[in-house]
Amino acid sequence: EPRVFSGIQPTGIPHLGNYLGALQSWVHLQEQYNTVLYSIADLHSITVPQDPSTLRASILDMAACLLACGINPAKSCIFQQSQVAEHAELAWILNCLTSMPRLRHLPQWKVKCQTQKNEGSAGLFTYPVLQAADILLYKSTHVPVGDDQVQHLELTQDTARLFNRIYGDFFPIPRGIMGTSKKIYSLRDPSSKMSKSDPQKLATVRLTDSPEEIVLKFRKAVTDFTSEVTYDPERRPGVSSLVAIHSAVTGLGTDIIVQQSRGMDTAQYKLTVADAVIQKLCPIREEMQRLQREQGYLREVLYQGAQRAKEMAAPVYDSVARLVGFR
Ligand code: AQP
Repeated sequence: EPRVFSGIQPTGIPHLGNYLGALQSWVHLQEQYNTVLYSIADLHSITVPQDPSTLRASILDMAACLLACGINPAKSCIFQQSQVAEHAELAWILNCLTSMPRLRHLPQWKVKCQTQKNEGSAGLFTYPVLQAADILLYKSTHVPVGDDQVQHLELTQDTARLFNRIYGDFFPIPRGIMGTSKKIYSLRDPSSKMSKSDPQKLATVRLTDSPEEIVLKFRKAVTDFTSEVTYDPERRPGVSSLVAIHSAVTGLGTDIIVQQSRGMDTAQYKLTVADAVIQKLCPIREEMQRLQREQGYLREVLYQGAQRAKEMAAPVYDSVARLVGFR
C-alpha cells in the first residue's frame, strides 16, 4: 500500500516558496493517497541554533499554517517529529551505515555550514540521514521532492538498499514524486532560493504578510535595467523569477504570462504580480490568523497526529531493532 511522507521545519512562518514548492502539492496528495504523513520537523530545525521559546511558538504556527493551506487532519497525519522517538532511534542506526564522504558532498551541508559562525554541527552534517530515517520509518513509498532535495532522496534510496543488502529485504525503495515543486527565488537576490531564515526582510514573502507588505516587497524586488517583461532565467533572473511566481500562483504558463504583460514596464508588472500573490494568499492568511487563536485545537491535532504516527512507526522500528540484533 502506498505511503506518502514529507516534512517541513518549524523555522518560521512559511513563505511563498514553501507554499508553491511544497504545501500546495501536499494538499493535492492527500486526495490521491490513503496514507499521507506530514511532519513538523523540529529535530531538523535544531541543526542550526534555535531560540527555545521561538521554536515552541513556531511549531504551533506551522501546525496552523498547514491547516490554513488546506491540509486536512482527517486525511493527513500532521505531527511533530520529536513526539515520535523512533525518528531519532532509526536515524542512529542509519548513521552507523552511512559513510562520511557520502555526506560531505550534499548541498544542504555545503550551503548551510558556510553561513554558520561555527563550522556547522554534527547534526547539520548528518541531517540527510535523519531525513532518510523520517521516510523509511513509515516504509514510505512516495516522497514529494523539490529540485533542492533530489540528492537527499537519493541518499535515502541508497541507505534503504544498503540496509536491505545487509539485513535482508525490508524497506521499500521510496520514489520521488517529481515536478511537484517550483523553486522560488529570493526577491532580493534571484540567484538564491527564498528561505524562511533569510535575514533580509524584503527577500521573503510570508504567508502571513499583509497586502501592503506584499506590495512593498514586490516593488523592491531586484530586477535589471530593461523595462520589458520577458522570461529568460539565464540572462534576466530577476524579472524571470517574478514571471515564475506569477505563473505558479495563477496556474498560467510563463509564455501566456509574458504575452499578457506586453506593454507593461517592470515597475507596473511588479504590482500585477503582487496583486496575484495577494489574491492567492489572502484566504490562507485569514484562516491562519483564526487558527492561531485556537491553540488548544492545534495541540489536539498534533497530539492525535503523533498517536497515529507512533502506531505506524513502532512496528517498523521494532522489526529494524530485531534485524539489527537489538532484540
Ligand atoms: N524557495 C523555495 N522554492 C520552492 N520550494 C522551497 N522549499 C523551501 N524553499 C523553497 C520547499 O519547502 C519544503 C520545506 O522546506 P523546509 O522547511 O524543510 O526547509 P528548507 O528547504 O531549508 O526551507 P527554507 O524556507 O529555506 O527554511 P530554512 O530557512 O529554515 O532553511 C521543502 O519541500 C522545500 O523543498
